[in-house]
Amino acid sequence: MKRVVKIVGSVAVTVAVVWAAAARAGAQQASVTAGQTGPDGKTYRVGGGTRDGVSAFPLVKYDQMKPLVPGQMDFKHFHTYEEASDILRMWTRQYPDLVDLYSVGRSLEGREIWQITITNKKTGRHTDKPAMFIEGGRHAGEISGIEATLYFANHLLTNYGKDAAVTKLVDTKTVYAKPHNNPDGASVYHYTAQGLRSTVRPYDSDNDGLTDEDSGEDLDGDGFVRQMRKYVGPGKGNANVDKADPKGRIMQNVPMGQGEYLMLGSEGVDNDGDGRVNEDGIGGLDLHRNYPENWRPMTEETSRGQTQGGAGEYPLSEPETMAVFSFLMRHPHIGVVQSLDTSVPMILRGPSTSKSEESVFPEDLVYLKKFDAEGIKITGYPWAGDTYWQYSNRGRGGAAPNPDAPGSPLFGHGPDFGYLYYGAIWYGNEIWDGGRLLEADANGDGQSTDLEKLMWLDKNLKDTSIYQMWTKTSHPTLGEVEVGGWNPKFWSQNPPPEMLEKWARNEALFNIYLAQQMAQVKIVSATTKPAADGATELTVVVTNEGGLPTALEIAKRVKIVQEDIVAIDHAATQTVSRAGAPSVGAGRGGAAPDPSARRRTAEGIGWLKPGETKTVSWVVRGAGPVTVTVGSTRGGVAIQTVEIK
Ligand SMILES: [Ca+2]
Ligand SMILES: [Ca+2]
Ligand SMILES: [Ca+2]
Ligand SMILES: [Ca+2]
Ligand SMILES: [Zn+2]
Repeated sequence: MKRVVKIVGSVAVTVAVVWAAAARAGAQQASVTAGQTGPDGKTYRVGGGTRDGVSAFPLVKYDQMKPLVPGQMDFKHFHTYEEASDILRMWTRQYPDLVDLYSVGRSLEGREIWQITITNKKTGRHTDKPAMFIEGGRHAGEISGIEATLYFANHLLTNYGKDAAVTKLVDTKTVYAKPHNNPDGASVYHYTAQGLRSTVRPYDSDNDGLTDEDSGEDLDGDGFVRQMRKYVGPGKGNANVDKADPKGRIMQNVPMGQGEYLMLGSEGVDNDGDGRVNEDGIGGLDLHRNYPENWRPMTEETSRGQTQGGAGEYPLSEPETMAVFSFLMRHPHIGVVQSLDTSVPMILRGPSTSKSEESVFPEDLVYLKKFDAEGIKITGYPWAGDTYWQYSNRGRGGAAPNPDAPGSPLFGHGPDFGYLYYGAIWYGNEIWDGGRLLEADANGDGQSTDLEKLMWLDKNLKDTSIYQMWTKTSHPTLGEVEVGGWNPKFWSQNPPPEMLEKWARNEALFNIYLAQQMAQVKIVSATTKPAADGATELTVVVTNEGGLPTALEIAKRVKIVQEDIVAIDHAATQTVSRAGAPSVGAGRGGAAPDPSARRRTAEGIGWLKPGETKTVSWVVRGAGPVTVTVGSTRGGVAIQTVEIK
């Protein structure tokens, strides 16, 4: 099928450009300058390597993406994929004992999906410690999550050896951090005026047989797709200028025929002539509906079943989701996950198709509710809880919505995979307040009007890109129009750079708290005393010094964890037995044992709750050192050597 391909510049002309072969050649090049800038250096090509043609959009160089000093870390700007990748590489050079960098997959356009492991390599392997996974940028436009992930990693690395709690965390635990879950989508957002939620996989969002045929246009070239109005004269429109704002920015909606202006919605052109503007932009699949737990298709045959928009052809159909899934399944020691979005703001988790009480084990819900409450305290977000009920009823009825209010299901949602399938603590927090700006609430009614916000911003922030004054521009079919209004990227969906650091830091501090809660097994003591016949009795006491059990109830149910074990590794010349049990080890006939060979005797001990201790005793015969190990799927490994006389 032939696709509609266009470039729309500041003069609003539509030009068809197809780079079929060039797209494939460019697909392997990750750099925006080398791979995705058009031949004239002024366009950004979307979808290279994945389509019969590519779309091109004017390349935008946002001030919000500029570092204060190139090469230096700051959180007063947003990081492109290229800059973030450079920072990850820099960390491996700066902190070689703490950081490993690797790719966990390739995006649709061929970008490496970079991830780092943070742990002190000198205190043990990353797989032998309790682990947390954190990522940002899954929803392309929700780029604040990228920043909160970078902030979190940067905080751990720069405070290691200075802050005792951070040092302990990096010594005893492992963090897997992936700033860019969806580098293709984020790059479109970072380098063009387009907004999107998905990757660049073409998708027919309005079901008219054409894919991605009507994206927004930045008609005046300010870098953003804002709002359009047209002056039509008194008594002909549906809006008037609100006189309360002396600068004339705010529009008041009135019944048609009572206004001077016509409000025309989103800035752009009806590219396919279907009467709607900007109705089918780049992509449309939702990586956050593509998980295998409780997945539902986008269409079904009965019209009486359940469907989920954006779900993809099948669970894990998207390489970006598969990269998360396959890494996690091969790293079952990950017990805590944070996968970041914008903008509610909310400490958000599963379940997404039922109330918490219906599908979270009561024992597990105690921990989730504790973390919810701590999250509110640390971040100041107004809401915490599950997606199905608390998210969909937030803001209704104040702090305590009507308990009989219905919930709203989301299928194939990450947190449900995280808890119900993967058996972990899984949050998908929402950063940033979406421009609600409660600090601007001048009359104390609990919300800020546009006027209150603009007055506050005029006084406190001089960033004129947050609200664009109505600006005349020409429209190919509507003639002269005006564009203006709120900034869709660095206000509505993400904070402006001036406000970014506070949000990134608060979110990171909650995630550090979560990492500190992970189960952590420990040998409290390993003591010996003489037993009968010259043998030695070895008594090992173990505990869990974390804030979570070594297995959630759900983790036991789905068998993602094995029982915790206490093991003793000893020489083949030594025998080890439990009281009343036959001895194992040497002396059972056959060839004389090799004195250098080691043997393991292991004992399952169930699982350890926080602070719980368990004791295992053995009778050991034969002198020499033995190694005691306590090992847990999600609580890590602790080892101690004991000398048997
Ligand atoms: Ca379409
Ligand atoms: Ca689309
Ligand atoms: Ca614009
Ligand atoms: Ca259209
Ligand atoms: Zn999101």
